[in-house]
Amino acid sequence: MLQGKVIKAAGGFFTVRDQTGGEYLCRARGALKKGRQSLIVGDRVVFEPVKSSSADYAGEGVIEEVLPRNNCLPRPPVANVDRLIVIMSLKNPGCDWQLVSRMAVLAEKENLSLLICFNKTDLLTADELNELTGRINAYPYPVILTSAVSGKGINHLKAQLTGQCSVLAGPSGVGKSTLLNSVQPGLFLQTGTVSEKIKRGRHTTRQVSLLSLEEGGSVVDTPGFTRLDFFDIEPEQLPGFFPEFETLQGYCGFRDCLHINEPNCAVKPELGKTLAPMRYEHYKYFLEELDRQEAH
Ligand SMILES: Nc1nc2c(ncn2[C@@H]2O[C@H](COP(=O)(O)OP(=O)(O)OP(=O)(O)O)[C@@H](O)[C@H]2O)c(=O)[nH]1
Ligand SMILES: [Mg+2]
Ligand SMILES: [Zn+2]
Repeated sequence: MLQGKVIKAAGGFFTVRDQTGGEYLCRARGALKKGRQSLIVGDRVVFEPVKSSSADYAGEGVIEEVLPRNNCLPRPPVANVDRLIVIMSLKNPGCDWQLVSRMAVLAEKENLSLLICFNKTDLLTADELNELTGRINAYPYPVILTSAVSGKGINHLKAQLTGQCSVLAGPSGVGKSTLLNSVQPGLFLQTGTVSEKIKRGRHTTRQVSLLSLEEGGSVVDTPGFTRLDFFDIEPEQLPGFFPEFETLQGYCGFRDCLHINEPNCAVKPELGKTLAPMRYEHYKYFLEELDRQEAH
C-alpha cells in the first residue's frame, strides 16, 4: 500500500501523486464509492498500486482509504489546503465584490487563511483605480493588486504561494491560469479570452488540478464559477464569519445580537466608521439568504 494525494479527479479516475512524485491513475474501491463522501483534489489517500500499461503513469492503482480532511471547500471542490486566494479582475470582467465576501465566509467557516488578489490593474487608469480604493480596502484581509500584463504584484503573489498549498478561486476570465503561468512559466496552463459581447470568461479551465511549485509548495488551479451557495451555515453563525465584528460584538446588549435591529447593538453605530458599509450590506444580504434557507 502507498500513500499519496489526489491531484486530479475526472470521470471516476483519480490521479494520485505519491511521496516520491510518482503519479498513479487510480479508481476508488467500490466500498468507498458507496460512502457519502466523494473523493476530491487534495484528499490524502491510501492506495494499492498495480503495474501500469501506460507510459504516462508510474502505475495504476485502487484507492482503499481516504484519510481525514483538515478542511474542505465545496466550491471549488478541494481538500486540505492552507490558504484560499480569491482572484477577481477589476475590469473585463468587472469585480463581483459580493462574491469576494461570499468566498471569505466560506474561508472563515473552514478556518482557511484568505488572500484577495485584484488582477488586471493594467486595464484601469489611475483615476479609475482610485475610485475603487474604498471597496478594495473594505475587506479585513490581506489584498494584493496584480497585472499579468505589466508584471505588477507577480513577485508578491509568488512569495505568497511558496511553501504552502493554496487554492485559486474566482469567476471565469479573471486570469487565474494566466497569473499562475506568470508565476511559473513552465506550467503551460491553457488560458482563454474574455467575450467582448458579454464580458465574461469562456470557462477555459475545466478541471481542478493540484500543481507543484518549483520553489516549494503547491497550488490548485480551478474552473471559474459565478454562483456560490451557502450550506451547513446557520444564520446565528454568520456574524462569527465577519472578523470586523469580532471585537465589537462583545459590547452588544444581547450576546446573540445579529446586528440588525437589536437595541444596544455595538456594531451598527460603527457603520461608515470602522465598519465598511459595503461589507455590512453583504452581511445583511447573506443573513436574509440564510433565513430564507432555514424557512424552507
Ligand atoms: N489585460 C489583462 N489581461 C489579463 C490579465 N490576466 C489575464 N488576462 C487575460 O484574461 C483572459 C482570461 O485569462 P485566464 O487565465 O484564462 O482566466 P481564468 O481565470 O483562468 O479563467 P477560467 O479558466 O475560465 O476560469 C486571457 O485573455 C488573459 O490573457 C491581466 O493582468 N491583464
Ligand atoms: Mg483558468
Ligand atoms: Zn450587535
